[in-house]
Amino acid sequence: MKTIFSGIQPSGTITLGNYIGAMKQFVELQNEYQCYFCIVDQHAITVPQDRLELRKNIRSLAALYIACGIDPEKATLFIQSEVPAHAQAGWMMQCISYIGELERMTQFKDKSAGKDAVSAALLTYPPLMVADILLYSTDLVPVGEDQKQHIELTRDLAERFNNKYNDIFKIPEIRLPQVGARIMSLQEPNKKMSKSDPNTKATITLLDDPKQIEKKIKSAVTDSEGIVKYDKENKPGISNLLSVYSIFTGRSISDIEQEYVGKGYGDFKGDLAQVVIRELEPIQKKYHELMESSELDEILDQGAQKANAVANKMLKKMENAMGLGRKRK
Ligand code: ATP
Ligand code: LTN
Repeated sequence: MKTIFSGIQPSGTITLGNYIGAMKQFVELQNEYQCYFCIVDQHAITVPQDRLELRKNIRSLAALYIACGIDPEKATLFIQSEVPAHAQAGWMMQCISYIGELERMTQFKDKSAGKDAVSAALLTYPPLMVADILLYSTDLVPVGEDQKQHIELTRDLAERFNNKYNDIFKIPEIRLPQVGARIMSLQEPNKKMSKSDPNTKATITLLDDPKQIEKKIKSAVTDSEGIVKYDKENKPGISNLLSVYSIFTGRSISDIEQEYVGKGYGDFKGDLAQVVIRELEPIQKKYHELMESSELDEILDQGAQKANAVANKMLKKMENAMGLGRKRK
């Protein structure tokens, strides 16, 4: 069985972008692959976080993974900081990374733009992600489009390590969703939807209630033409909404366009809100049940145990290859 690894940051409540770009893929893939899904809390602290809020988000993300359909019997769900090998292997990966290649990462450029004080870890974030992936001899990494450059770096560093030290790493491949690899902000449809966007009108989170969902979709930025038509270049706002509609109903974009010929954005947005509410309703119900049970801690304990066993084996191989510590059997 081939192996999958992916991670989501507990930097806020996950959005429709994370759900469509990442979570929905995870749920489909868990039946065919050995899966490791990680709550990457050490990645989240590369930007400032409130400690109580972070703790809340970690637990909430764990519950959302399961509420969205991740089955802990099939997949290993765990918290990054509970598997110390990630940080240890991340350090080794930093040692074989070049500052120049890290400075070229678009996520670093985006997140550091206009800030006076940027943490060193924002720059060295990708080698930690590389370690996350390589520790599990991962074949496939399901992510949204924004992570493409990081996966390319993972492949480069794996090859660099294999050539320089010892051939221990598998070279992983990226897996993008066929549709919805990049869901856009509702307020700035040329920018990706991000869970840490301070403008709450720009995102729909998985825990928004029906009223909030209606309000946010109604106020989503579109254009003045008033024609429901997919045209990503000239009509990015309505095209983004059409994508969400199509993904959640399984209907083709042209079929939906047909239905709204002669109708305005108001009708379309009202119906889309209902589609989104219907999709999220069962997830939210399951989420609230889980948050009140002790099941979640048991799942995370077991996940950490399984992940530690696998990651520590690879960590030993890495230390031996680089000559760290003492020789042990
Ligand atoms: P942050 O705003 O804190 O950077 P984020 O919303 O970008 O968070 P991540 O935790 O960095 O989310 O990403 C989790 C997964 O969701 C990744 O696989 C990422 O590619 C995917 N993803 C994030 N945003 C989108 C989006 N707008 N459309 C599709 N996929 C997305
Ligand atoms: N960098 C990713 C989150 C992430 C990840 C990973 C994704 C951390 N480690 C390993 C896939 C595999 C992000 O910002 N979306």
